[in-house]
Amino acid sequence: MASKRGALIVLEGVDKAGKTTQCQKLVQALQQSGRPAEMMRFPERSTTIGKLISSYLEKKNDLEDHTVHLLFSANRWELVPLMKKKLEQGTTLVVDRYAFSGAAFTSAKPGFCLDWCMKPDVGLPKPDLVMFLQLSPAEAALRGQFGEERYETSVFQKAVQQKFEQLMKDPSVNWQVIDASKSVENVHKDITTHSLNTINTAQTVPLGELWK
Ligand code: 2DT
Repeated sequence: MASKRGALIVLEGVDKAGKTTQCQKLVQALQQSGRPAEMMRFPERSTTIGKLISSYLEKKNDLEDHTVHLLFSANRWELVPLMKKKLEQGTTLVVDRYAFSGAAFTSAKPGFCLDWCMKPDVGLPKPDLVMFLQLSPAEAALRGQFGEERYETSVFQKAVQQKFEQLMKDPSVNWQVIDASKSVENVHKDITTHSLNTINTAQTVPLGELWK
């Protein structure tokens, strides 16, 4: 019998919701319980495309808005062979941002519609679970100042939040909203429960294609 595949688990949310911390804690917990797991993040800044994106985010260069959108998508596509290989080998992937950030951030810019923004990512490996770490703008503000990178302003983050809410209406994606205002440990517990359920069910179904 073929070995059981890993699950593709994505964490999304606005800035300061605790995505990166929770991805790290989840990977650690899965590994400690004997389940192979690895973390990935998008943008993956180490590739040639990722370096272009990184310098754009750091405001070291300017890129036309459609162009950078397509680069973010290309940065996911270039990692698809590796993702598929790991999943087939039975490794669960815990991913910090994915196509949902891609569509939400660009469509929050003037002149973009959500539909156009989703198109380049149609057919990517479909996550078995997408957890949206929900945090109100007021609670996010309590967690300190935004950073210096592009997009890190409260006005833009509110627009992004609205786009995520639109994306979450799509029943073809297994969305779970997580209350990120709880303590780090309690958020971790919620995330772990959802993830363990997903890892079990993913073993019995093939990997899907996103938005197809
Ligand atoms: P962090 O590295 O802090 O997560 O910030 N973004 C991300 C996009 O605009 N499009 C995308 O496809 C992705 C994955 C969100 C990365 C910033 O880049 C934005 C915040």
